[in-house]
Amino acid sequence: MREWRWRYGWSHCFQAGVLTACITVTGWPPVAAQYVYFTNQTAVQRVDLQSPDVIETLVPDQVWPLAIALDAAAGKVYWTDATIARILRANLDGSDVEPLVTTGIAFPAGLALDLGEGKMYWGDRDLPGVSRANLDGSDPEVIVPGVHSLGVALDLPGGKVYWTEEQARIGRANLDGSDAETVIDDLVSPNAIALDLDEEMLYVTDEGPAKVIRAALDGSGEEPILSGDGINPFGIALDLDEGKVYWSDLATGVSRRSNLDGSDAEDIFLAAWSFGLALGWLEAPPQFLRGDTDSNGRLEITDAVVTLGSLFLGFPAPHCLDAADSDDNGDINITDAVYVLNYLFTGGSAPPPPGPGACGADPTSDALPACPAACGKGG
Ligand SMILES: [Ca+2]
Ligand SMILES: [Ca+2]
Ligand SMILES: [Ca+2]
Repeated sequence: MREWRWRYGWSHCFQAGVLTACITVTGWPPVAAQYVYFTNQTAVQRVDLQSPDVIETLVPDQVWPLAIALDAAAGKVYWTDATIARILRANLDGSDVEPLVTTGIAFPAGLALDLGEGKMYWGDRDLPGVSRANLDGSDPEVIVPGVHSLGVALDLPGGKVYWTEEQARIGRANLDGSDAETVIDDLVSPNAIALDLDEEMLYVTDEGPAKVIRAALDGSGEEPILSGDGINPFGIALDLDEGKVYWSDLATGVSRRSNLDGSDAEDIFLAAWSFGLALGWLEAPPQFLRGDTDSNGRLEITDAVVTLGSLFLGFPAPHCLDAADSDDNGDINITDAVYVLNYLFTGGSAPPPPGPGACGADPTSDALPACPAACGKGG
């Protein structure tokens, strides 16, 4: 018997003499949901780019949430509240809100995280300076005093913090604040800043003339990538894997994205006052049909046969064991085949959720290995 792994499933081939028979089971890998997290009027919200019409409020009842940053690995969203002068964080679903920095801060308008060193950096317009603290808010320190800073961004490999200033400038310094310098000084009202460290470029929204500019990290080669009447770009985020820049537009309330050079701009979602933007990817749990052991999208007698074959005849294990676990008890055994046969032929109960009729995730944790998504797509 030979078995080939291919991108979306397995081919199981049985060889007897000159005859070869193959069974191909298909399933799609889990899709990572891509979210834009953003601050909007009085809430922290997110939108799944696969369904951008649905805006999910994660943290309501804020005053003026402004900048936002993600620690996806730890499952945390951080944001600043400019009016009540705080930096806070919560779980990515909005639960467990924690105020982190509540003193020595006046109008925090930018936020960036150094997860490796466990630090957060923020800009403060009204208590001028660029500051940092530990991620829990402890040990705050002003590293660049006196600058009316708004957005901040980090070049960790280069050991630099960048900030935008009310006075039309982009500044940078070492992470401890030393060697502060101005890299751009001809903007009008720059707000958010994001860095493309692959190409060593910075991207900035400039509210005054309503444009998005980019330049090399040293400020050279500045060029507008987006400008025009009737727009007011504010928040910014980069998706370097896809070569996209996202920005929020306070004039239209529509957050948009384009290629990094500004071409192919398109609307993404409507949220009237989306100030800060951050991008996050979350692995969607794999989906399957309970009982569909061969992952062909239908519950049939062959599913019981495949289970029995794998248990007693040396057939390969089903590639999605959660699907084969028809009774969802966390084990694969003969009762799973019997369960399917009873359901099909003797009026027995339907396999438990997600059931045999709708693709879904396993609602009960178990020791079965993670299942490649297996909803019969392509099968
Ligand atoms: Ca099937
Ligand atoms: Ca079972
Ligand atoms: Ca289970």
